[in-house]
Amino acid sequence: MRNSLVSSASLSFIFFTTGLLAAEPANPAGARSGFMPRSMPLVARVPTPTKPKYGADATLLSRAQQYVRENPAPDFWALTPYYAGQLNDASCSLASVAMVVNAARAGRSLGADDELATQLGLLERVKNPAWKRSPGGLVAGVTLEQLGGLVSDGLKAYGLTPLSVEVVHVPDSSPASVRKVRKALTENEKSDSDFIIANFDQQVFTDDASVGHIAPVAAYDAGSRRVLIFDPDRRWYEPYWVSEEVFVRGMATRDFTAGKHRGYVHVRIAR
Ligand SMILES: [Ca+2]
Repeated sequence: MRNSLVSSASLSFIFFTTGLLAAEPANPAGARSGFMPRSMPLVARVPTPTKPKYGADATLLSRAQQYVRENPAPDFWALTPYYAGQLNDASCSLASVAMVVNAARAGRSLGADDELATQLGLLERVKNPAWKRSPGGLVAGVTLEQLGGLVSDGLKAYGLTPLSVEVVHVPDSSPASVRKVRKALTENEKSDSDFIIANFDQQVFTDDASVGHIAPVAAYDAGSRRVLIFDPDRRWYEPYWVSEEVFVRGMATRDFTAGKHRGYVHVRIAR
């Protein structure tokens, strides 16, 4: 999602500036009839404060690379070759599953006729009704429960049978929930035989619109307790880190369509 709202501070600034300019004579002495009032071009030159793309809680991977340079980061390296942008605003689940399916197949011998998993390829092979296709991608997002089924179906569609697909709702951001999520992140960071896909409120991660979103976890830095998000909304975002606390808080939000809290899918595969 993008920063689509002009802040109240910005609006105040525009109003204030316009008020100042309106106080000038509309046709000051010396100005020739038919010319635009001197104040008009000035409006276009007034700089409008813009909202930053990311909030205070997101740190770009491009500015914080040390962890993935100095640690094995198996999921990061498994997912990176397949980091994909979602087809449209509703297709974050589709792009996330495509990334994980490809990462899960990495290292396997593929034949000349074996396609990589693409979003359109998944839509052709997976008949799960949770993915409602539109000409440009999907019609609507999916719930966390549906995501679990879609991950399983997506892997099977490309010849992989997951060992397990765990759907975990995060009911709150209590210390107990943080400990549980930390344990899963720590386990997940050990190898590329498992992956976590998070379902969260975008506003909590990037101070953008409050809307449900889905993205794979690319790494967990236990030292700084940060989580690397491969956000598929690539029209607007590049990969970013959020703190473990923000990660939990973003998932511990209510999905009113599902009537449940968001959370994550932890999928395990055989290597
Ligand atoms: Ca893993």
